Amino acid sequence: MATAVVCFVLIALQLVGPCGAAGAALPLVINTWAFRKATETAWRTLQLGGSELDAVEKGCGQCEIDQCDGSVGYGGSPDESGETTLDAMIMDGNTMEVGAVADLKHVKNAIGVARKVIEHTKHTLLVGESASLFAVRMGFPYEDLTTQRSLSVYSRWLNQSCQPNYWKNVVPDSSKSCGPYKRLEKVSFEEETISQRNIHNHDTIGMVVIGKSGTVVSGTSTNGGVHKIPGRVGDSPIAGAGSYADSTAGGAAATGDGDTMMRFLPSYQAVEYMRMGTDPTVACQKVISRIQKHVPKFFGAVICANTTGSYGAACNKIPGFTQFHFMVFSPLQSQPAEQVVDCI
Ligand code: SD4
Repeated sequence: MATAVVCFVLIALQLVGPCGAAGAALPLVINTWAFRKATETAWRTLQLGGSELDAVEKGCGQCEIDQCDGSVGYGGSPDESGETTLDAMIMDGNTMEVGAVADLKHVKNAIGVARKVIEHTKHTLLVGESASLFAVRMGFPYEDLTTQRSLSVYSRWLNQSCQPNYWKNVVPDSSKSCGPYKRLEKVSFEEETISQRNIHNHDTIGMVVIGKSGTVVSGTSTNGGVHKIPGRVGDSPIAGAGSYADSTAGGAAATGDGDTMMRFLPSYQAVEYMRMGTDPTVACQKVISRIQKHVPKFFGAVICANTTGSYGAACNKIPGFTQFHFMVFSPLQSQPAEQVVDCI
């Protein structure tokens, strides 16, 4: 309500366009889903003199602490062996450096480790137990990521014959029983159903921060898809897929079914549209439409922001997911504002 009043006053003073559309003021923090504390933490980090990299690291890190929606951080999305593994990335749009970790085990602060990949290595992406060893060398604690909650999600799944799962063309029939599976000689090509990609097990944090001088930084953190096959890495730690930042154009971040979305590099594509002058909302819509043409029922959304502080978002409309909520903080507001877009 208070936000609506502020919007009304600002519109009356002709300081902003329609609220809920694209604002334009810097600095800007924008992140996927209604993860308010993450937005606040990123904003506070900037206000306290932190850099844009600090803001994205602390903002996404807040979600790792809070286990946002069970889809970020420890104790969520157990894989087929019951273990929680993490994917994260951070990208500096000034230097185009990326630090990322994937299939990270036993370390909670995945985006913190991703930042260390930028700061202390010449690599971009570290994976698995080796990434965990790197993290320990960098001073991160090695701990169990399993919780009572992740254990009970796992045992419920085992009790329902390991349904749903991500296998196909295997014996025994993966739509009816648990593994271990072997490959089926005769491969059939079936269209994937939405139900297999339950929208409630996908809520990655993706964040873009644009500093006062136009520095763009993006980042993501997730525990991936629940019941994923061990070793699976999604879109979130992949530059151009999970997020992308370029201080000469803008930043974008994606959430949703990474197995599909990472094939289209939607974050990279959205930034390139913005570089050509496309409005951020339209840039987001264009990348969603492109995926839609190939995979009409994919679950996913993208946030986009350009270097002037204009922003937007778009999502693919499927049953059960018709609107996408995201958070924004800019000098036009006194607190983080939750915004909603209708999916296309
Ligand atoms: C993944 N894209 O691992 C992530 C999950 C996600 O919103 O975004 N959830 O596929």
